Amino acid sequence: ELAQIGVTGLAVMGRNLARNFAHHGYRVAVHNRTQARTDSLLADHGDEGDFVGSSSLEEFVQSLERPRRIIIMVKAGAGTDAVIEELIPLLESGDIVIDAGNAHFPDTVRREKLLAEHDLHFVGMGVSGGEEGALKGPSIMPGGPAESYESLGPMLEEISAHVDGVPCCTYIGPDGAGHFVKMVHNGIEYADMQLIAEAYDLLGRGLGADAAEIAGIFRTWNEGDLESFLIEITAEVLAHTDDRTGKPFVDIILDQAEQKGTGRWTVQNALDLGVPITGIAEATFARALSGSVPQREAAREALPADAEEWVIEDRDAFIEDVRLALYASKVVAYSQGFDQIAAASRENDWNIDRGAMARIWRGGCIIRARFLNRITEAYERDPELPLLLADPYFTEAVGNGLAAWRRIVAGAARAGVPTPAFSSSLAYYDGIRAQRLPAALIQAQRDFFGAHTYRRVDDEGAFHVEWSLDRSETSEGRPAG
Ligand code: NBP
Repeated sequence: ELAQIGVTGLAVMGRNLARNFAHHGYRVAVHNRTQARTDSLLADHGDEGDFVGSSSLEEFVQSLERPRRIIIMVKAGAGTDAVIEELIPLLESGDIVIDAGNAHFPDTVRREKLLAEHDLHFVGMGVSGGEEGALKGPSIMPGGPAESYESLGPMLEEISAHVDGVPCCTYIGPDGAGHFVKMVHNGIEYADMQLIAEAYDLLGRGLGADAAEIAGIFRTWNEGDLESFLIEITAEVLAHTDDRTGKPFVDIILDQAEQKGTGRWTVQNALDLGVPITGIAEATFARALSGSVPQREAAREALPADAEEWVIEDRDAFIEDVRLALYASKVVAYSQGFDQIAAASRENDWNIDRGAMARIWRGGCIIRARFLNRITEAYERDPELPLLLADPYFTEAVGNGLAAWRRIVAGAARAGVPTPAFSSSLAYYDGIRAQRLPAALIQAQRDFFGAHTYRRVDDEGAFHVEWSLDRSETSEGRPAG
């Protein structure tokens, strides 16, 4: 009997995804470059369901019903290309190749073209939720040809996480759309984590609270609007003590955050599209700053603080201020991320439904949160909503916390507590709502030194002033054009 789905690449993610399919009653073909991984999957979990092991890629391909559905779950990059090259001559017209690794979306676009030339379908599929998600139900973001979703979609929806009976999986859009939204998901995750870290720092430095006390605050927050996986695990992490020293666990960890690159990709893409995703960018740079070891050493010695003491009279009011500032900054970060999805969708004709994105992120993935329901509702009210922040629900929610947000950002600046994500989000908020921006002056400067022309508030067209050259910055000759 032939298998209904195949998984090649049986490290933690592939092995768990294969088990997830098997748990749902599918006959699953499994393969790995190094045979030992296949053997250990069958030995450790073979009794959990219907697996078909194979010792070669040929055998694996032959063990699948047609059109074949083959999930590649190997190390992203060269590994994925190597597997695709090997698969192509073994497959037949109409077969579906699914890349479930963390591919960069331009690679997915390229691979889809290549496979289309061989009359094969290629589905770039974002999978979020780590190893536990892969096993118990991830959030799944499949792109590629819409017709391949007809045969693949129901299986994916079945193994995905479910919230209120609704699967956390939907068709995203052509070619790179699935991997693109997975990338932005990760970018938003960076922002969310940074905002939580800043809140933790503010509570610690403002209140002089220790990790256990702050854990309690996060636990309380997890019962309200902020309820989310990240807030929940933050409380757990902060309550955890180090086995070796008995100290709060968070206090024995080196304060240098690492990254694998999806945050960087998100920011790079936003720069290309011209979309201000300041929350995600500051979060990515904050990790980079934390890892700037020689610079931090030099600065620690040399740079004075000249900061004021943060006198907090009402501890509960301060905690509530931090909570409101966190929520408002979080809304900004998500609003920016959804703006980026909209811009990329327009640019690539992906036709991405932003409300559906929020819906499939409610479960299975790292940014899962109660709050995402509100985003889905906002896009249901207005599918063309130009700015999430401008949805009435969010306008009101942020408005309620505005004074608190300003107090926190101003207080942090006076006390010398770095809040890159809190404060840049507030600057974005004030920038995007401004009646008039100083960009007018920048455009005048551009016209001065580069003859870049300017547009007027009271007329159509492009204009240029013949600025006097003797005041330009280039004394040797004419200003650069
Ligand atoms: P890894 O990213 O550690 O990759 C190991 C797998 O890739 C092994 O099966 C290995 O085979 C295979 N592989 C490599 Br490396 N080069 C290969 C090649 N040239 N040809 C064939 N196979 C090759 O595995 P993972 O942590 O399970 O992640 C799998 C994918 O899922 C990655 O793209 C990852 O970014 C993505 N992802 C991971 C997580 C997570 O939480 N870990 C979450 C979401 C997405 P071998 O056994 O023969 O060496």
